[in-house]
Amino acid sequence: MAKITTVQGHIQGNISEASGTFGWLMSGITLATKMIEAKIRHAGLSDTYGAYGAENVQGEQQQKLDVFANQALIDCLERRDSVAALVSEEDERPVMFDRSLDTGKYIIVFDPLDGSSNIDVNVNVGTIFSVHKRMTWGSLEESVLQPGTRQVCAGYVLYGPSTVLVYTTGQGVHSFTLDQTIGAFVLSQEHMKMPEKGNYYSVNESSVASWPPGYESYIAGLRHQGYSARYIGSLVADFHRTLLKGGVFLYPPNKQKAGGKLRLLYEANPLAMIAEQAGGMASSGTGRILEIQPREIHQRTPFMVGSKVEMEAFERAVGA
Ligand code: AFP
Repeated sequence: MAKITTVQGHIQGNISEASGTFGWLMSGITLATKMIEAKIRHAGLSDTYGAYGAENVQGEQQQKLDVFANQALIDCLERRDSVAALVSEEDERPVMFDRSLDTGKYIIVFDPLDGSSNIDVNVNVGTIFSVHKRMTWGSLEESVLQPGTRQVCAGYVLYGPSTVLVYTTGQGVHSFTLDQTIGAFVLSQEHMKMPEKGNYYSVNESSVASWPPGYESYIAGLRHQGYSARYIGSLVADFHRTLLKGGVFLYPPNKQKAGGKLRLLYEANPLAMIAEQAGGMASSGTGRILEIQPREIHQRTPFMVGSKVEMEAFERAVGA
């Protein structure tokens, strides 16, 4: 019988945590994402498509699946003793637990269902997560606002033709595929590397007229070199393609969204850590994403991520 490696077993060997604490914490994330994936697979058969009828803290229409995904993650993680706080895109404030520094060591930040406005048209969506260690000084609120350089784990689950989990703990990037027959994420690729250069650029060009100087000519330059465009509008899916095929994804600032659209803590930071671990780069247009000191949990940032060659050219183009 072929031996398999599950994500919990793998991650435990990749983090400096002596006990099985981190594997147990990870099992909360994998259980929730398996519940989300099961719900998505049946979305057309049950009454799960469409708007929930409320707005989230970002002023965006919540989809029924957003609400389900958020609750699944909270339910599966709140019982893990090692969790000190949970921060979600869908909730205005962090959920904090009254646990000692010795027990409640981790803060988990997540976007439960990224790209959910795509769900009704059966396009890929994802869950993004980031884990920080609670600081031994300061308040729990301060621990929640750590820069991306201090992430101890970052990952995402892409609900596509197959369901894939990608994570890093700073020891390379590893990918797992959900084996439906046994209900486990099984190792499919270790030490993934983003190609140094790709053939695609990925950006919503509808706001080109209000991009800052340098962006438009950068994209025109890529087109001139023969690059092709790809834009799904689900960050996890656009990022996953960039990780595998190389190239560049951009969400620049524009007139309507002067500070960018994507969220620093639970979108840009985890994907930036994965990109860097795979040999790529991530920038806000003025500096390295991972070095931004967050001021609030739902802070937005411009976000450019991709292969080394395209990102170095980007930094030259915008003077970053
Ligand atoms: P939703 O979760 O509301 O669908 O937002 C998804 C998202 O934040 C990200 O996944 C996409 O990259 C981005 O929006 C697409 O935004 P535009 O429609 O403005 O291009």
